[in-house]
Amino acid sequence: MFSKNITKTVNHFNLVRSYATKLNSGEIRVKFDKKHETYLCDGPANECVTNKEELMTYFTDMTRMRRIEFAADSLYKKKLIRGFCHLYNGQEAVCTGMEAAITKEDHVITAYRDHTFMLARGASAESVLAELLMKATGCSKGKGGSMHMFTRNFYGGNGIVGAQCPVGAGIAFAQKYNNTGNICLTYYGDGAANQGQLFEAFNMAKLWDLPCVFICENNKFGMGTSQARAAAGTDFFTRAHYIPGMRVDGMNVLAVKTAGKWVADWCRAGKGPFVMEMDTYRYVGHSMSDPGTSYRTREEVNEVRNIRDPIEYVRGLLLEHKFATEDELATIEEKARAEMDAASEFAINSPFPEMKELWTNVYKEVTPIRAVEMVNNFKGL
Ligand SMILES: Cc1ncc(C[n+]2csc(CCOP(=O)(O)OP(=O)(O)O)c2C)c(N)n1
Ligand SMILES: [Mg+2]
Repeated sequence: MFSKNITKTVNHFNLVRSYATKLNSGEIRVKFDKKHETYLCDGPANECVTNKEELMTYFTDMTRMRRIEFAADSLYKKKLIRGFCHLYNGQEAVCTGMEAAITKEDHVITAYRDHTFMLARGASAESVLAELLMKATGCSKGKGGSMHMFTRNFYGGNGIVGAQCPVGAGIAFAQKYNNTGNICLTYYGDGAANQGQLFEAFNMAKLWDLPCVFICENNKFGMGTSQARAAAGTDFFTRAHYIPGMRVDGMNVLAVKTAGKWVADWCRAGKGPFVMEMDTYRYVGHSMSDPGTSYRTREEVNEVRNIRDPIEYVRGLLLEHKFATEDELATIEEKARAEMDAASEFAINSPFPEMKELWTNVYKEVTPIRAVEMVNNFKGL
């Protein structure tokens, strides 16, 4: 059904952007060519040791993410998905590398570009695609859609730019209050980085030394506006003034994982919040209604695809070090494609919510709820 090939024409060896050496153990030591830039801290080394198993996991996870977005794209074009739909193509290394740096007991919240985060957190492709089609079998029972997806220790899916940032600080507060030892990853975009509420969240997070990792996914645009036209200062990792920060190559899953682990340890040790800026790029338009070519050139998009693609980078390492053959990787891609085809069929064949569902989860009187109660309500999921 979705037969698009993942940029097979790319020369992988252009993409081996890191210098890697084989160790006696059979593992490889990878040096990152783009170094982390730090603010008010030292940061980790610009290298890591990795192995076949880890690289195969990243290749599989990121391929599934790319494929679920291909599926969403196709279902949208068939008018089976309505309304807003924002895809994550190009940014997969951020969500994959950070997930590898935390545990499933940690917490994650993001904006509306949230489909792949569901997969990273362990939700099924069926629950994501059914939600996109507004079906009762979706993760939010068909009532949330693209921008409002939830699963265990994942709090969406938020459509108001920046609104998830104070909530993320609240979730981190709940961790400290309940003494769980867990942390909260709070994602936002370069566009959201100019929102006032983010600075209020920074202030309280630092005041109370909350275990919150603020992660600015700098994909260079907020809708059709480039970062430089929207932000007076584009060093987003330094924008919290009194909170340490780090800029990371967000197209290199190994760099993200290495930095993420270091930052997660920082927060777990009680040193307070941290700001990460992920240097990344979105290949597609802002949402399905934006072709994404009026404010940037096709050449710019193609150059990033050809030189920095996160999946092709891992493919290059796997092939270069003979951890996998082209055929083995093609099999993984084929499996991901088949998984998304089956999940699409499941979503198409699922029922819409019953009429009575119009009257559930609707509140006449709104009771203010603190993040502590919200987190506690989510337990048992
Ligand atoms: C408070 C608010 N203002 C404006 C919008 C419209 N809007 C939706 S997405 C967006 C751009 C945000 O860009 P960024 O934070 O960089 O995230 P990205 O889409 O690049 O992931 C805007 C202005 C909104 N949803 N909420
Ligand atoms: Mg952006």
